[in-house]
Amino acid sequence: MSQAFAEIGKIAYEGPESKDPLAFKHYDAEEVIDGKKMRDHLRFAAAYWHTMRNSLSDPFGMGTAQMPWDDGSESLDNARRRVKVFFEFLEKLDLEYFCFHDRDLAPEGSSLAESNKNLDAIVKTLKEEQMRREKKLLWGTANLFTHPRYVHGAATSCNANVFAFAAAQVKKAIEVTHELGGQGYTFWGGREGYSTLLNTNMKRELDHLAKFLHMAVDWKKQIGFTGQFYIEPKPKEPVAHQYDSDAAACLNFLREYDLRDHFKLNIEANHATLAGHTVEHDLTVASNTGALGSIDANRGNLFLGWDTDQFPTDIYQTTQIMLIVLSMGGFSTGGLNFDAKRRRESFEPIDLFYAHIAGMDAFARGLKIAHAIRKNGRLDEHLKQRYSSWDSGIGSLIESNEVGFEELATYTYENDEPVNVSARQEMLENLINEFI
Ligand code: XLS
Ligand code: CA
Ligand code: CA
Repeated sequence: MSQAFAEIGKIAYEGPESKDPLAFKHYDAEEVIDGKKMRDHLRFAAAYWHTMRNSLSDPFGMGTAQMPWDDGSESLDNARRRVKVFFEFLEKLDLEYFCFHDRDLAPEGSSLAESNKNLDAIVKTLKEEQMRREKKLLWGTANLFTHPRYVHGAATSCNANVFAFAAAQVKKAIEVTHELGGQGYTFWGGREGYSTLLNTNMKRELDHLAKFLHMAVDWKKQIGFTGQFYIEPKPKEPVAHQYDSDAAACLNFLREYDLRDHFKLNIEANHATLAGHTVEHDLTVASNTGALGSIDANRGNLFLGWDTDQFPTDIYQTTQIMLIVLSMGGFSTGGLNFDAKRRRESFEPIDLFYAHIAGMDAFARGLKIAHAIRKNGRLDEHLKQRYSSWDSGIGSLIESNEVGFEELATYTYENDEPVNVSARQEMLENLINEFI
């Protein structure tokens, strides 16, 4: 097959002075930062669903994306062609990882058996391409939200037969992920939530969701899949209230149902902002409990209240994300998955390159800036100082459980009104700007 992006060569690092939009200005995969190559810090992945399957339609208009390699059919030949184009794309951008949903890869058949057969056929091609191009699967997942059978949810459906179908589908998706050497598997609760409580038994649905995840853990063990399981929080869209609404809600659910040891979180930036948080907030909540596994790298839009999945090009945000990733000691199984799509107006194939280059360069800068901030140490020092009253005296007695209300009342009678110190927010914001 001739190349789909014949006029585009391998994207090279040319440095900040380059004016070539098809070159990296900041992402130099081999550059070592803090003892580790940039590629290993960032572990970039492309999302099959956006790169190969997103036509860029919106609720008001049809798709605009030009995909000359795609004949629009649901044939296996077309699906195979897409796989080859995808790996040409990964190769040219030096993207080491990818993520997919089962149904992105292969057409759904008229029965589960036929769907699985289709999937096996495409996975065969995918595996060949993966080996040939030396690419890795960051995580796989199952699409449990597009087909009408999932109208009431999958693991949380009111219909037990739908639960069974979803289980069978996820069983296969985990097997395929395992076969492709996947480093993880993600559960995003596509329609696991509700539109109205009038028709919803929330307790029963959550019990079922937990049961489903326990079954997945059992199956994972049975087939010897050692990849990391992730839950991906999102508060709304498609349904009005999704159960996995944010990092804190997910962790609470995992603890309540004795699942915490088996799952980490895959935090998506745009989902955190939809939940009314900054992405740093959700990353910190996850990281505080050792549950920050992977990141879906994108961003939302201040003027639109939905999941716009834009490419992450805001250096301030990539810096804040990388500060958290570096402070947790980097990714282990996870990485930065561009769960992002071009705007509907950016419809030419070359825009796929511009978009990913923009995201990769923005994260490369975020990484360098975050490293410089940490090396400089003033931000850390400020944080340490701010809590220094806890390092000795009454603070350390409280932290080590040596005093209670009685002792604290006596202490306060004997001492003057507490003296506070300014939080210095603006000074710190300016400190960050020094490095940008
Ligand atoms: C949708 C989600 C989805 C998951 C994978 O909003 O981001 O794409 O990442 O199912
Ligand atoms: Ca996502
Ligand atoms: Ca999203």
